[in-house]
Amino acid sequence: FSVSLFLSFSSFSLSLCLSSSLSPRSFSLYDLTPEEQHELENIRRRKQELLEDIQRLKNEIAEVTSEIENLGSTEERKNMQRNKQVAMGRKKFNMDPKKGIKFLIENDLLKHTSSDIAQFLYKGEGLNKTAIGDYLGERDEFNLQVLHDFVELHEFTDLNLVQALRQFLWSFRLPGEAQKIDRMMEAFAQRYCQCNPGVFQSTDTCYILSFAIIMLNTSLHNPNVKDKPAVERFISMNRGINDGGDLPEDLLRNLYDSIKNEPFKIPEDDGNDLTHTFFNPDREGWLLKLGGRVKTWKRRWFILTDNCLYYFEYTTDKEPRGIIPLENLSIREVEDKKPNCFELFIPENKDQVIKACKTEADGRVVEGNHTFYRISAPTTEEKDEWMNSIKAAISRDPFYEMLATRKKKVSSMKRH
Ligand code: 4IP
Repeated sequence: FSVSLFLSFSSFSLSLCLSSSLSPRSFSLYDLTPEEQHELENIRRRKQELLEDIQRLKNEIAEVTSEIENLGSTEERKNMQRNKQVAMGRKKFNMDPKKGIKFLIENDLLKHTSSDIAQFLYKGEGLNKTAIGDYLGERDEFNLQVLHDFVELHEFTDLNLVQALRQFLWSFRLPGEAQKIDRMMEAFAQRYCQCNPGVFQSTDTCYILSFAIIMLNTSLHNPNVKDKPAVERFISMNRGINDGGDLPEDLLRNLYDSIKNEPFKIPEDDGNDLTHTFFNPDREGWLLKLGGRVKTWKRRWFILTDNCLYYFEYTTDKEPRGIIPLENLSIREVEDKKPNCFELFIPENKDQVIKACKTEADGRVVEGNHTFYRISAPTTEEKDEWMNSIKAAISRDPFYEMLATRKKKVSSMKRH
């Protein structure tokens, strides 16, 4: 079309040149020979034909241009319509993730495949990270597959665990429910181990260490936690988690430094963050404890961890003198001659002996004799802090139970 147009224009301009040079104003017709007059007639006819050609082409161009314009605006209109619907889908998703996804699928804006939905969530454009977390945490098979595909989109190769966690925890907001957290962190640990084979003995090790890091983040950066753990404590807390063996100290030191230097950046769109979900109740310090049958006060080094209170004669002792599982116990403040007292007791059962164990002087481990454990703290502040930490540990957090089960599993690996 354009070639023919060009040719037509060229011949037209040529003929114009000719016709103007032979115009009657400059030449009288009578000056021309009959052949020349004939030739002039031809040129004039040709000129007329060309002018008609040009008009026809102009009409064609106008037609095509208007078609193109119409085409453009239909396409534009369609696009605008589509964008509007996507925006609406996002809004719906942020209010109710399942409904939002359903809307997008029904309007052909999203394919009903786990990988397409995972991509959409991973890109996360205009999506609320809490809503993404809620959708990914759902239990049905399809959502589990989306979670799997979503985690697969994360590339963790050659990242240390803290770097990988930073990336992962920024891509959505971890929901508060223990079962959901468990599934998501399990998927994370699997992906991390898949990208970095050989770093950990098992996925469980990676899972437990990930939580140790999240809790460390809370302990180091939450101003409510006064007892800031040193790197040695972090290392000792993670003893035996590599299927019964220890992880390299360098690795733990690096992770500790990384989290100490820069806290996790976590999407906080409803004011409730990981710091809250994983308030770390672990604590240690000197307290006085009243005996079971013989009511003598003994100064003991207490450690609160894994929903248990351990007490030692010396801080350096390997074996505790006693272990008190906190499950099913309650705590209250009491008045005593000793200051700052509180006690652990079984609610509504004042004569039942609390399930606990103690080491006798001859080394035998026996059951405890306490119907209550009365404890005195050195200061009022310490009493409050111990009571808060113990309360947090007692408040039957199913998540702690799940974590404790895994810890038991990996620390027993070596023995079996
Ligand atoms: C002991 O008193 C200590 O207080 C023990 O505490 C206590 O065991 C004993 O309780 C109590 O008889 P004496 O040292 O004066 O003999 P610890 O083990 O910290 O030394 P608990 O069970 O509190 O550990 P009974 O119940 O064993 O008498």
